[in-house]
Amino acid sequence: LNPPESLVKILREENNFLILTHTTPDGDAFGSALALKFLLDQLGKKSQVYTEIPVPSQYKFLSGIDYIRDLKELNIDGFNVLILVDCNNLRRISYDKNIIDKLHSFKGKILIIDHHIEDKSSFNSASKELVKWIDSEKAATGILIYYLIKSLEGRITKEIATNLYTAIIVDTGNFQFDNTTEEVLSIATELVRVGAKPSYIYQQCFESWSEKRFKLFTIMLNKLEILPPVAISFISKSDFQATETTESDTERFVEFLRILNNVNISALFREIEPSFIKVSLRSKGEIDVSLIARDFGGGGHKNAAGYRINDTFEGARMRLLERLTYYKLL
Ligand SMILES: [Mn+2]
Repeated sequence: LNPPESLVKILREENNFLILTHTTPDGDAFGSALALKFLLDQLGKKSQVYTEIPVPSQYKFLSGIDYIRDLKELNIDGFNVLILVDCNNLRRISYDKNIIDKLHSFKGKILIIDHHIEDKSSFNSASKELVKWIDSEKAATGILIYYLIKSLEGRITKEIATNLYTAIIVDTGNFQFDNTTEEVLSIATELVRVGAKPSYIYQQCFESWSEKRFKLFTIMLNKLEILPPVAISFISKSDFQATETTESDTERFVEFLRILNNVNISALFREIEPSFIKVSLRSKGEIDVSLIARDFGGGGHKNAAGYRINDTFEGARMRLLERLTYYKLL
């Protein structure tokens, strides 16, 4: 797999790169962004990674995590190129309108490296050149970064391998999801060969929950509603407050709701602000939940998608059930 020529050319010719990713970054977002930064280091280029802060505790072990800067302090001056990894629209980068406005005014070149289904809503950018490399067949953005490193004749160091391996296991559920292909396993094998430690990385990512996070998980389980083949649960703002947790603590929760044998689709509603709800959807096999997410202005993948909605829990729940009925999934 080769990245677009124009993308490779910009990476070779330009010098100062700003690397950004989506809100509530996950292991693929952090791992891909930092692996890309290490590649640019090898090429003798300047680059900086800005994300939401604080970095969730499960990702603090990643190589180069201390290079991450706070997105709230983003200053776009001086960067020639903006690279988006693991998202394909500027509006995914922040909930903060000031930051989005700042990004819309960016006049340099923009590169997109992503594996989500393309967000066709308006891009609204002052950029003079936009190059997209979006391959929604790939399990993780980390896979695309792997091919990019190969194309630019970079070296897969132990640090890069650790970050790309993390990107892959977080987006494949440690090689359990439908996107786990021969290609994924063979790239993972190479990453292990050069130093990624599977058991260590697995434990950091998946077996490192705080008791607060676990308490939030039990609250979610107690609210579970099973309407075969759909499982739904809710986390309210007061649940977050009572357990002193945040949205990033809910990473992977929705995947546990799909564990039931009579469930093919799981949905988790999280109240971020009163009447502002984030919904994550998961499915098994050929059931495509990205269709539903896109109907609500969101996106994602066939088996993992999400959207935001301005509504009450009950309203959001009813609207989801209506869509599931429309697609004959309920
Ligand atoms: Mn991803």
